[in-house]
Amino acid sequence: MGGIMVIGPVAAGKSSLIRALSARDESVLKTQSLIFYGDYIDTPGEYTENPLFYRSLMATAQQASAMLLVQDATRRGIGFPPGFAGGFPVPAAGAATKLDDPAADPERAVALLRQALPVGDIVLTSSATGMGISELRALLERLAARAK
Ligand SMILES: Nc1nc2c(ncn2[C@@H]2O[C@H](COP(=O)(O)OP(=O)(O)OP(=O)(O)O)[C@@H](O)[C@H]2O)c(=O)[nH]1
Ligand SMILES: [Mg+2]
Repeated sequence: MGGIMVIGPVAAGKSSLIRALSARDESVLKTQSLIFYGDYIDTPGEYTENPLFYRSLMATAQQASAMLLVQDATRRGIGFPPGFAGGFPVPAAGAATKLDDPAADPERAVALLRQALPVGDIVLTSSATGMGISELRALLERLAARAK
C-alpha cells in the first residue's frame, strides 16, 4: 500500500505540514500536481476545491494507506463538502494547521473538520513551531499500519 494522501483547500498548509512531518528542509512552493514524497502524497488545493478533480483524488486514494484532511485554523469556512472523508476507501484523520497564528481558533477548526470527518482523530498543529507534529506522525503511522 502507498502513502498518506494529504488533502485540503488551497493554502491550507498541506505542503508545509508534509515538510514538517518528514523533516524535509526544502522550501514549499505552490503545489501544481500530485507529488509523492516518501510516505506522503501531496495534492494541490484545487483538487479538494473543484469537484472536477474528485475522480483523481479517488483514484489516488486507491493507492493510499490513509488520508489526512487539512483545515487552516485561521479560516472561518470549511474547505470540504460535508462527510467528504466517508466517500474514500481508506482510514482518515484530520489536522488543523497554523495554530501559531493569533487568528487561529482551535475549537472552530475542530468543529469544521468534524463536518467532513465524522470519525477519526484530529490533531492541532503548527508547521511553524512544530506543535502537534510528532503526535500527528505517530497517529498517521498507526492508521497506515492498520490499512496493510
Ligand atoms: N503561520 C503559519 N503559516 C503557515 C503554516 N503552515 C503553512 N503556512 C503558510 O500558509 C501558506 C500556504 O502553505 P502551503 O503549505 O503552501 O499550503 P498548501 O495547502 O500546500 O497549498 P496548495 O499547494 O496551494 O494547495 C504559506 O504562506 C505558508 O507559509 C503554519 O503552521 N503557520
Ligand atoms: Mg501545497
